Amino acid sequence: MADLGTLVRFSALAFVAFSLRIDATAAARDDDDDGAAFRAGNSAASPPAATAKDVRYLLYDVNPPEGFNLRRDVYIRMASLLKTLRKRGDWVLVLPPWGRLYHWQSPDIHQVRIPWGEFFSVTSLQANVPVVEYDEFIAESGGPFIDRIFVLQNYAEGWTDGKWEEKVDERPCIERLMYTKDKQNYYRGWFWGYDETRGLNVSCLSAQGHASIMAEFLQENTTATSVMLDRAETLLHDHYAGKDYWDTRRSMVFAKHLRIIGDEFRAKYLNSTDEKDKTVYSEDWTRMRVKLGSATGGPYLGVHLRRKDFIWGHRDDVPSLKGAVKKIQSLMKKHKLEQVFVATDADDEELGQLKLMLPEMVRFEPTWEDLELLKDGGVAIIDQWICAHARYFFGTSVSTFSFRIHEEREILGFDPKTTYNRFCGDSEAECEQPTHWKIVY
Ligand SMILES: Nc1nc2c(ncn2[C@@H]2O[C@H](COP(=O)(O)OP(=O)(O)OP(=O)(O)O)[C@@H](O)[C@H]2O)c(=O)[nH]1
Ligand SMILES: *[C@@H]1O[C@H](CO)[C@@H](O)[C@H](O)[C@H]1NC(C)=O
Ligand SMILES: *[C@@H]1O[C@H](CO)[C@@H](O)[C@H](O)[C@H]1NC(C)=O
Ligand SMILES: *[C@@H]1O[C@H](CO)[C@@H](O)[C@H](O)[C@H]1NC(C)=O
Repeated sequence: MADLGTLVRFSALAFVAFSLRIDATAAARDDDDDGAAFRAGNSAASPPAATAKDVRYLLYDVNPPEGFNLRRDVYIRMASLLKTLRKRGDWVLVLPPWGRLYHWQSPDIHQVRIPWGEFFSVTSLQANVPVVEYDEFIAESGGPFIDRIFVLQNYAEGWTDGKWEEKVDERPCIERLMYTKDKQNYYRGWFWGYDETRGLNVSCLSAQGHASIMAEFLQENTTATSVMLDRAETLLHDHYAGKDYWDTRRSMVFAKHLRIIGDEFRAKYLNSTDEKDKTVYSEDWTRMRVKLGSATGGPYLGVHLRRKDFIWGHRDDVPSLKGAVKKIQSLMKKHKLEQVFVATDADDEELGQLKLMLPEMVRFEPTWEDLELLKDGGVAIIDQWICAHARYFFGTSVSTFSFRIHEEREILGFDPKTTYNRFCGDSEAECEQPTHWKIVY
């Protein structure tokens, strides 16, 4: 048996207090107290005591099989749409509760109706666009009813004449509707585990184009106060990697307790602290602007090794475990790093093999109690946070999990050479490396 004693455990229980304080309602009130940016129901221009009668709510949801990190990307598209809508009205974005994600498979822990505040700093999100958690929406709008639901879909006929144009049209539903009418003529469906929520009207919209093409339709063709766009991933980015994209991305600051747990882990097991590694983080993302190359990162190699569905398809661009370990060892030598932190979704069998082949690897392994507190989503964020602080990072081909780490490192100010790297498949001698997307401030 290899020495597994080097594999570290870490208890997050000390931080229970933090997560108990995460309460988006409180966050919104704090915001109000310092008269800052936005609060739902009050546009920047209206006095704080104004009634909220003109507020309109934009809700959205994503195709159920999509993972956490693609959903983060869809949030950016919806924030762009919201900014466009706000040029002509007091719109607020309702954060779709997290839950029932395919990849969140830890048994026996309850993973539905999770508010965004458990994973992200809601006050940070609010400094970009006005957002409310779903519970607040219910409280503010007077009940769990959504006036209008549009299920987005493509055009049945595809692109006409092979020409791409941006357009939106009410059309018959192409797929079977995932909502059913009950005896009272209300629509029931999956509303993030809120069983009492009903939709008053559901119809389908064929849409192709960037997210903001929806603005005119929502302003002119419906007067509903609350409008939900289902299958929101149908819409594209207004401008991928442009200023608006990066503003929203930068506002997606991880929840404080997750960052603290990640930082404690770095300090304890990886000899990594912000001062020493030049990764000092500003709580206020609007002030976080550092030069590329200024961050050095902790003295360890950070690796994201995506497995599960990425290997089931026998993809050519994903290495075998053996191939990955070989690469990791050569990278450690090349960059003179004695430690390696591995983030992975490998199953128990592969993990066992990995531990035998790479006994020195460091992993963040939560106890059951930690997991119950942090959830699969929180553990994944901590993995990303630790990878984001490594001196050198190596990811998996076309994994959105790896892409989000790239962005985090870009925000922290790492030299792109240390970030945009990925494993090649065993049969590839060389492979195309990820694209460097520069922040537009
Ligand atoms: N803790 C942890 N979880 C991981 C890791 N890699 C993948 N996962 C889990 O698997 C899910 C799937 O990976 P994502 O990349 O987020 O999923 P996705 O949006 O479907 O994107 P793809 O990776 O492109 O499939 C993640 O959301 C995590 O729940 C990892 O290194 N650590
Ligand atoms: C939904 O709204 C449309 C447009 O306002 C209307 O024509 C239709 O009758 C409504 N359907 C239901 C079930 O209320
Ligand atoms: C709104 O509806 C009308 C009538 O169906 C349609 O002609 C118009 O194009 C729609 N506007 C938008 C922005 O989709
Ligand atoms: C941690 O890193 C510093 C240099 O940054 C080094 O002097 C020290 O020996 C390291 N500690 C351990 C335990 O490796």
